[in-house]
Amino acid sequence: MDYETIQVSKEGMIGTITLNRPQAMNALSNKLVTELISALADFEKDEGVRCLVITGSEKAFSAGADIKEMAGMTAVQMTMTGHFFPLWDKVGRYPKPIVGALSGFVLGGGLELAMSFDVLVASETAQFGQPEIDIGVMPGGGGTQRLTRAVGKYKAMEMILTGERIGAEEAKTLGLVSRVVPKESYLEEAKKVANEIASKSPVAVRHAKMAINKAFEMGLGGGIDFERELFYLLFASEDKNEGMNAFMEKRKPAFKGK
Ligand code: DAK
Repeated sequence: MDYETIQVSKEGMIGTITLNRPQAMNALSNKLVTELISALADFEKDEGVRCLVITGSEKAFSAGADIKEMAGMTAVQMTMTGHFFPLWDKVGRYPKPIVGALSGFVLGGGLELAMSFDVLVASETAQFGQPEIDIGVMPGGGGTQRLTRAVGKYKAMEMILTGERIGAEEAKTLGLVSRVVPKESYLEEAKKVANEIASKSPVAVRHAKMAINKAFEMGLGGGIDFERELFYLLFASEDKNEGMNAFMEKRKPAFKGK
């Protein structure tokens, strides 16, 4: 499918989506959001795709929601259109793992979108921030919740109340991203992680992702019960037999997602 604001490609078991509005620092316009939902839906259905990489440009992953589009919106319009919620809902419930390959500006809704992915690989040039306070609003795509869980109350307060940006190394120290690499290799590194994930059992990966995400919704006891049920369930998969037999036969497993 041809898109205007994103590019989509497939290499082996990896589907890549590149945000592509260079004139606007990859700001999330309504068109981009619609196209992103459509590309995500296609990769979700494609059984050949086991892991996604979502990236932007070296200069900007995304500078957040398109302020020029948002400026004229009223509270009633925001509520009645469910502004951006369909994308957030799609990514939040996405069954396949998503690796974010982040460089340059990762701001506002751009950071909130990234924080709903599963693994974050950053270029050393990446800058993270929630600058909504500077335009008279506040984070609306989960930033107050996900950033606080990632970096703790005090740093989240500082970033959200002052709009201050942090660099990639600080983001890694705070636990906001998992890897920081030179700017030449962030996309390649993200694809490497994605390929590693794609080589595992898709059934096990999907359930492990579900269980980790429950850590943000449930108390410890409920989360551990949920994890145990999923663990037992995996004993119904062919991939479990393949993985354990391959270990005992000292060979590499060939997982089928069954
Ligand atoms: N929207 C529209 N255009 C943007 C933009 C944005 N967010 N960011 C940059 N641009 C445009 C600029 O207007 C400029 O366009 P022209 O003037 O050339 O036409 C072009 O990109 C280049 O930007 P600059 O000239 O400003 O470049 P600089 O290097 O000087 O600065 C910057 C780059 C990224 C630091 C700066 O542009 C900036 O501060 N941008 C705004 C960042 C921001 O405030 N982001 C937060 C937006 S609010 C929700 C989900 C999500 C959200 C809300 C709800 N739900 C699920 C309910 C998200 C909200 C937001 O993200």
